[in-house]
Amino acid sequence: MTELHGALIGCGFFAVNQMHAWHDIAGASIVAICDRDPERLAIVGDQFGITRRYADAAALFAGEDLDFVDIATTAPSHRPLVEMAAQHRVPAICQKPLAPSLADAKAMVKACADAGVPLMVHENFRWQSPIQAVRAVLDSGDIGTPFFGRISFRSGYDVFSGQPYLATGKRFIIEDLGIHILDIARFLLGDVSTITARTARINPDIAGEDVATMLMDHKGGATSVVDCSYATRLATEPFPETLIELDGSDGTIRLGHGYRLTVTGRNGTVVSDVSPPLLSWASRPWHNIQESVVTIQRHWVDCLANGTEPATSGVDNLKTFALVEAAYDSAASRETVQLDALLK
Ligand code: NAD
Ligand code: 89V
Repeated sequence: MTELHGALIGCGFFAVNQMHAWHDIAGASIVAICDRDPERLAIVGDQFGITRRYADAAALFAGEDLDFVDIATTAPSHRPLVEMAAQHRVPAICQKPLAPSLADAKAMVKACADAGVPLMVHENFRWQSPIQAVRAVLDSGDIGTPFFGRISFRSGYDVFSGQPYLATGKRFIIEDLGIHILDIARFLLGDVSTITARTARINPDIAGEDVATMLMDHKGGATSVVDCSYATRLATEPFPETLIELDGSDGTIRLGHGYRLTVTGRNGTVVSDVSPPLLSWASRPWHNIQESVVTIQRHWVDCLANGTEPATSGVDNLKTFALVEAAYDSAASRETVQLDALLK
């Protein structure tokens, strides 16, 4: 296999995981990095031995011959950077949330489609091994046709110390975390026709909402509840576990605390431990997320090699992003929002 040469733009908090993952993946390597903050550029460049360093993305695209670019900046810069990649005909991975608004996200997807370059959103939560284990049970048919789901992420973890910008935006939990949980709901139960949402801000020291409860109709007939909170103090802190309940015509799936998977199906009840592996460079409790970074980046390399569409392509992710926008609309209006109208 020829090795793909990529560049990383944005050397911040989360990008370090992406660099570790690239180091672990055969078939791709990061040959250049870019950050407008010289300190971050030096820290990540020195840690991973990358000597080709750029303070400006335009200079990176001009100076390098790239097979792909991995954009790990925060949302306000995503559109200009993805459009720059499209102009230079360079396939792009972009971190979630794809953009600050659905209109920007649609423009980015169009720019890549018009240029004929692949675009994958780094929507990694569905790639976590416990979530993949739930999907595998559904695919086995053991619980029949799912008619109800609850996908839940409730925590009191201090996310603001690592990511201080999360405390400052008018939008918080749905845009940052809920986007992952809504994507898992789509991954397990299919696309959505309507959403009704309620939000609350419990922590007085942040600008956005830290609690969201969403009720969705899936086109296949299932109903789901997606509930997220960073204001929930529990005896055992579950961050960053997503808990899942699925009821089907022939049985049930429960993904509980401690990555405990209970399946009650045609063959009785089976309990298993679906804990993610602790990679050599990972640390608890983030190891679940860190493992999924390797898996999604490996998927990207496979897709580029085989010419296939990434599971979380820009086109696919517009349907998750539309759920974010629709949830905010619904919480503001207290009305149910139809998804198809937003996706036109
Ligand atoms: P961060 O602020 O720590 O890092 C962003 C970096 O990008 C900074 O070093 C900044 O200087 C640089 N940057 C910003 N604009 C730039 C530009 N135009 N050109 C060059 N460099 C630029 O942010 P973070 O916490 O690492 O988050 C980055 C992204 O990753 C966000 O979109 C966030 O939502 C996402 N994220 C995803 C996960 C996940 O599991 N998928 C987890 C955490 C964060
Ligand atoms: O995945 C994320 O986007 C992170 C966190 C898990 C902390 O919400 O910001």
